[in-house]
Amino acid sequence: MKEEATLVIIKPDGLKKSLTGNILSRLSETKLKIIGAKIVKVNEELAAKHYSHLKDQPFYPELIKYITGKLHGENRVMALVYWGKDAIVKVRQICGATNPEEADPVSIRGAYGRILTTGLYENVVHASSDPSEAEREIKLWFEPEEIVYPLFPTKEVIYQNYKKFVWE
Ligand code: DAT
Ligand code: MG
Repeated sequence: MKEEATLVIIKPDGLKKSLTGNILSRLSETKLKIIGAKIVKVNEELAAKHYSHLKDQPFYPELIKYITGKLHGENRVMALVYWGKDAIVKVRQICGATNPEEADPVSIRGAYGRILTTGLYENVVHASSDPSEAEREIKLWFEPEEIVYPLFPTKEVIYQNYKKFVWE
C-alpha cells in the first residue's frame, strides 16, 4: 500500500444539480484526506490541457463544452486533491466506470451520471487514473501553495512587472 495523491473534479453537472455535498460524502468513505480544494472557472486552455490525450476522439468538442460549463450554463467545477493509501484506486472505485450506464449503480457515476443524446458521458466527476496522470493533473490544476502537503518538488521564481488583482 502506497500513500499517494489524486485529483478529483466535480464537473459542472454536479454543481448545477447541487450534488457537491452528496459526492463529498461518498468520497469520505475512502477515509482519504482532502489536502487541496477550490472552485474553478474552467477556460478553454485549461480544458484542452486537461483532456489533451482525448483530442482526436469524436466526442472531444462536446467534452470541452461540458467541462467549460457550456452544456449547463454553469462554468464552475470543484477541484480537490485527496491523499492517502491507494488514493487513486479507492477514488476511482467510488466514482465508478466511465460510462454511467455500465457503472455500478451505487457508484457516484452510476447514481448521478447519464448519457447525453450526443453520446457524451455526462458522468459528474473526474478522477485521475494512474500516478503519472495524477501528478500531471495536480500540477495543472493547483499551485504548490494551494496544497497543504509538499507533494512535488518546487522551485522559487521571481516575477518582475507581475500584475495581479488584490483586495482593495
Ligand atoms: P475517465 O473520466 O473515466 O478517466 P476518460 O479519461 O477516458 O475516462 O475520458 C474522459 C471523459 O470523456 C469521460 O469522463 C467522459 C468522456 N468520455 C470518455 N469516453 C467516452 C465515450 N466513448 N463516449 C462519450 N464520452 C466519453
Ligand atoms: Mg481519464
